[in-house]
Amino acid sequence: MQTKITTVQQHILDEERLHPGATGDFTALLTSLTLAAKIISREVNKAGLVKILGETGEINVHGESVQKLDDFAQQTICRAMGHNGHLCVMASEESADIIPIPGESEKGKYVLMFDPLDGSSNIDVNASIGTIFSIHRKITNHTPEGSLEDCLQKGSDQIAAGYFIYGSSTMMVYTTGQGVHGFTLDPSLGEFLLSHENIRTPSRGKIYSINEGHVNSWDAGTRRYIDYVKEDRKDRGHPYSLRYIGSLVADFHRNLLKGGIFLYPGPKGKLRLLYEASPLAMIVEHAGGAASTGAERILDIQPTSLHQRVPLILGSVDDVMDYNQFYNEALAAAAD
Ligand code: AFP
Repeated sequence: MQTKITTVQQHILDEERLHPGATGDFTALLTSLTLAAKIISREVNKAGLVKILGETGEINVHGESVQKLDDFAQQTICRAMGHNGHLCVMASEESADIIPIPGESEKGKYVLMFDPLDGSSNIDVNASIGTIFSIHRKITNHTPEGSLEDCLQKGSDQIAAGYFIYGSSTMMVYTTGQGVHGFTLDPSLGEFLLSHENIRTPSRGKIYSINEGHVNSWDAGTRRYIDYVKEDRKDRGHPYSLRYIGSLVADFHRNLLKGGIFLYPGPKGKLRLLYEASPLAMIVEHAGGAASTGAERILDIQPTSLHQRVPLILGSVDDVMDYNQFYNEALAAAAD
């Protein structure tokens, strides 16, 4: 039970104060992001009324055009973040190219990467969806505007990462490298309040999360690992339980709190390095877990393009290490 009430703004400010010379820019940046998330959360909560208020792409009963929720989320983040003077460039899973900061707006020292509405195919069935974000410092210095180079940074260079989950309640989970903290939105106050301080993920879980329908495209290591966690071996805590929503933020959030392993294996993977894998890898590592492709640590991958996909295995550290061992043994056996 929390002994004091802390808003997310207060928490971010307290963390920023730990850095001598901090200007408050970073606090303002994250505060703008929470505003965008509150607006998105409000629209997501109305999604069930779509049959009453109008389908997307239509004119609703009020004569307004109804936007697709992922377009709405993208535009809301751009409008909330593009003019506050803290960013030099953005990039989103929904945009083919980098998103420049509008010409008239002041340029700042941070880079924002985001997935505006992850798991959006779950909206129709009222399952949890989310917004994922990742923040880097600008590394180029020839112009005030940021460039592609500023966006293509390794996950290990992120200065903050987090997500908003729109579920039975709306939550924000974030890290700046000093623990992972969760805040729950009190809709009556419009404030995110600290509800999960210093989240630590169990070192081993009892849950595996994978789309088993893709079994025929898995590599040998993944197949053996999944057979292993399903073995009836009570002495090892097996079999694990399968839990898979198909909404990354929802699957990740459950496994972060309860322990377990999420897998979207290769050969190429589906999930994006910059908007999904790197931010969640930073969070899980700072909560005591691990994230890999099987062959390498996610945070060590140097991105080569904005929409690069990677295999993604993340969760409890002992489970991810077991997977890596199965993956690498199968590779070595195939090479013999
Ligand atoms: P959508 O945004 O199209 O719903 O995709 C969701 C997602 O990117 C991620 O949130 C899920 O973990 C993953 O795809 C599910 O993919 P499969 O449907 O192939 O299992």
